[in-house]
Amino acid sequence: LQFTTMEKHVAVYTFPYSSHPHLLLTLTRRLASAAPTVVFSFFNIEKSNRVLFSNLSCSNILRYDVSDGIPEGYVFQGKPQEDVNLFLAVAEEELRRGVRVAERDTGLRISCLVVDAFFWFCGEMAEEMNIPWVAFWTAGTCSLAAHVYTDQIREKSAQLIDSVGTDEEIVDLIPGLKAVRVGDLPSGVVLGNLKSPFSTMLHKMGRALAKATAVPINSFQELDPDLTKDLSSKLKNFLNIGPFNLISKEKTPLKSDEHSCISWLDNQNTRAVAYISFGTVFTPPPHELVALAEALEETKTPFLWSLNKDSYKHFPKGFLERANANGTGKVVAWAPQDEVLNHVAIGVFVTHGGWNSVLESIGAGVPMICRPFLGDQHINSWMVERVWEIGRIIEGGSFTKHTTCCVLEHVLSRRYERIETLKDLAHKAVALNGSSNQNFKALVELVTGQPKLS
Ligand code: U2F
Ligand code: KMP
Repeated sequence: LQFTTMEKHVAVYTFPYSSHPHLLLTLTRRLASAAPTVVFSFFNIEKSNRVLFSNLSCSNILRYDVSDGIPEGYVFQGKPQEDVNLFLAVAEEELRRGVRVAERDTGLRISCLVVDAFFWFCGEMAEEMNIPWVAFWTAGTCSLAAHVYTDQIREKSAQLIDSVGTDEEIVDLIPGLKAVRVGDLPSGVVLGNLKSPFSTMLHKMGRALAKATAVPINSFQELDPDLTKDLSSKLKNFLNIGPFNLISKEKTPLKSDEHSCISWLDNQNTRAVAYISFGTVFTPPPHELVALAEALEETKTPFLWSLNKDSYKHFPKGFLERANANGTGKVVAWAPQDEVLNHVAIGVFVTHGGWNSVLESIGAGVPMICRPFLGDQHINSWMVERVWEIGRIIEGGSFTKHTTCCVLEHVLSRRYERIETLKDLAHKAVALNGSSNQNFKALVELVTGQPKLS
């Protein structure tokens, strides 16, 4: 690559865990293809970059590995967010160091920071460098609003939790979110360890984002029109540019269909199968896996279940063998989820409510049963049940055989009309003249435009 012919140099920095690297790289690929004379230096930990770049070649994207902060010979103690905390401790210095290396390699000064919104410190960096700070939020508008409103929410809920508990609803505080339970806010906003590095990061982010040049988000504005309107008045260039899963051109391929899920689904009845997955970070505890397995057998619901191999040992005795023998169920270590959800055989998605899973379910028009665990999953699930009315949260917050049987039968026997409407709006948003497409063009201008004058 001849850098002398290149005009700009953008640094991209991803939070290196769960689905974040995949999303930041997808964004980078979209930008890189829209701006072929701009070089993009992509910063991520080595372990994640190795997977991402294994089958990617794009001439104006450069891969840079940063340290994961794990000291040599370190032994993990199993503390919560241990890996995340180690990384956060070095995140800023690693980017500063990386920027110097990338500038030297290319001979081009960085002209813009496009970074995971988590990295609030990039606001200060961009200010020092006198360049735009583009803070990309990989999750939904609802969770972003919870972080932007954290100070007000804490103030309002202080009295509430003392008197009523976590089921109490916060009402009429966030325009566009009429009510939300305190217990459904992302951990670190009101409940959980407010002093942890992760909570602190989210709090600082919520306060800093108003200074960002732009806050793009992987969503579509028609999904949350009121929240979008409100955040647009608080943030500069709050731009819905998703759902990424519906934009096929620059999609980074995840793993393939090595377990033949699609051909298995071809032999199932229409809208009959439950697809089950809890994302890339967390697995339900053994007794919940058992309850869910028993409910599937009791209700005779055909199922496709994506679950890591280590958990198979917790299944009820003979569960896998019975499912295999009568062809009613399939358990795999990885499924091509987006493709699976778009198969006519799928009738319901049993999910943790991770943002990408919610978007993929909407894009495919599949109603959800949510069992949220951490982060934004509770508020996403609240939106699914209470605001969008496209599914249910598991009663009592975790799987028991009885409640799981009830909710499976309920969701599979009902038509969720609103999901068809939302599916349609999602597809329109990414069409040629759709809102997300227009917003993306505006983003390209901001990222590749002239450096701002002080
Ligand atoms: C974190 O989310 P997760 O990575 O745990 O979950 P999702 O946002 O739902 O993303 C999972 C992705 O992995 C894919 C699936 C999604 O795109 O299609 N996948 C698959 O293809 N095959 C499988 O067998 C299993 C998964 C975090 F935990 C969430 O709370 C946040 O909302 C999210 C975004 O910031 O990041
Ligand atoms: C590990 C992770 C994530 C996490 C917590 C972990 C992650 C993520 C979030 C998140 C938190 C609050 C939000 C939205 C997302 O939490 O990837 O509002 O996105 O322990 O990997």
